[in-house]
Amino acid sequence: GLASASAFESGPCFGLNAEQKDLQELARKFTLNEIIPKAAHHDKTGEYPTEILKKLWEVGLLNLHIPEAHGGLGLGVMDCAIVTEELAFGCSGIQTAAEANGLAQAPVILAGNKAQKDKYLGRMTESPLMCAYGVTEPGAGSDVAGLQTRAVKKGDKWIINGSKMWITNGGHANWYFVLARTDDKAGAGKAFTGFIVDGDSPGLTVGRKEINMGQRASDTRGISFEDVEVPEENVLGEVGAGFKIAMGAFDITRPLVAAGAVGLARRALDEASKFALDRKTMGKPIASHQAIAFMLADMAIGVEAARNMTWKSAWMRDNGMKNTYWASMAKAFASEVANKNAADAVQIAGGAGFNTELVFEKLMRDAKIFMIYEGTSQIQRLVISRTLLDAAKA
Ligand code: CS8
Ligand code: FAD
Repeated sequence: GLASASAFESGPCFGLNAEQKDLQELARKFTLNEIIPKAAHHDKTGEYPTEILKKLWEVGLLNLHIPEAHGGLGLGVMDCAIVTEELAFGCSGIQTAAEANGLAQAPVILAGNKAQKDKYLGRMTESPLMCAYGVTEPGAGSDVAGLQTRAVKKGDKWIINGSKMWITNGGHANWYFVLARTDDKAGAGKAFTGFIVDGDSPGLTVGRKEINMGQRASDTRGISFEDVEVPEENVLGEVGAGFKIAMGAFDITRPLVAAGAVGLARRALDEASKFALDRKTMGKPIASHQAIAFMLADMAIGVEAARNMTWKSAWMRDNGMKNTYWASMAKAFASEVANKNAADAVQIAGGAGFNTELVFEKLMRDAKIFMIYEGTSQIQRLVISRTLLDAAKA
């Protein structure tokens, strides 16, 4: 990645280096020119943003984590956080579709062998393909250890049966990361195995596009597996290591979900500030009423604090530190700031805030999912509290 160890040696630093500034500028321009003009269309129709994703790929803003050895840019989590915040400023539904590629690729980057990386990451750099991360099931979301999809070894193949739910990019994936139970008796840490499953595998059926409250440009589906054959060479890491691989991915991607929430929170502040300068009541712009000005100030405090937590958790990862606790904090905090800022922006805009002509109501609908996907706010608090209590016991 671009964030170097020298940042650590020189002490705390909040500055972006020249490459990061360029990346931010590129993503900001892309958002302004390509995402913002089309966001309302994709929200209203639910049409998948294929053209935008293709353009993102062309300018090099998709699949940012893929290592250079496999044709990618090999950027750090911090670099990705910078890009993700900008994309989410424009539309967090489109940002989620883009970042779901990063989430699916993370287990392959963490645990894949050279042949798997060359094949499944390499092809993503050769053409604008999408992939998906399949862990959640109809009966198990927060409780990953409770998932029921099974894989059984038969000769030199694995046979997968079961179903996944709420899979982002589910209807557009060239391949899926799939977590399945391979041992009925072992504890979570040894009971599951991660597989790469080709999208066109016989027996794999993609469900209908779910109609969600927000982030409607993103594609969410159920996927079912009926005797789906997966070759032995598509097992990721060791048989039985899947739970840890699936969890390990979140150390990379929860900071990025947080970055998306920061982008939405910043957009709410930006739009509410402009509205408050424009709209007049009692003879002056509403921004001149202290009740409104102070709401804006609180929104700005939220953006700044959430971004600092996000960048810290990303930077820790890039500098080789275990960031799970900080990633959970950033994800929980930023997602709640996004919801508060979106609700406050609707309030500042009054009746116009509640109407579909302006962006405010979309921001409020889009914000909610940040508190649910990639681990709910409650699950982040579970991770945080377990860590701090373990430390208190020691
Ligand atoms: O079940 C865990 C959890 O995290 N639940 C939440 C699930 C979740 O976040 N799902 C998100 C799905 S993806 C998604 O929503 C995509 S959104 C769309 C794309 C967005 C792109 C912008 C839990 C509740 C935290 C833990 O479960 P438990 O059953 O209590 O397990 P444990 O006993 O804690 O752990 C079992 C073993 O695993 C090891 N472990 C746990 N956490 C980690 C991490 N890294 C590595 N290893 C881990 N983080 C743990 O040490 C245990 O190992 P042992 O060897 O058994 O001791
Ligand atoms: P449940 O786990 O049933 O939780 C219900 C409620 O109970 C929540 O409020 C939860 O916080 C609370 N709760 C549960 N357990 C506890 C506990 N131990 N302590 C306290 N409270 C608890 N998954 C994927 O694998 N890949 C994807 O690409 C993906 N994309 C998604 C996109 C969207 C739009 C949505 C809606 C979901 C997506 N998910 C994906 C699934 C998502 O990660 C889960 O919905 C989420 O983890 C919560 O699981 P659940 O819906 O089963 O809720």
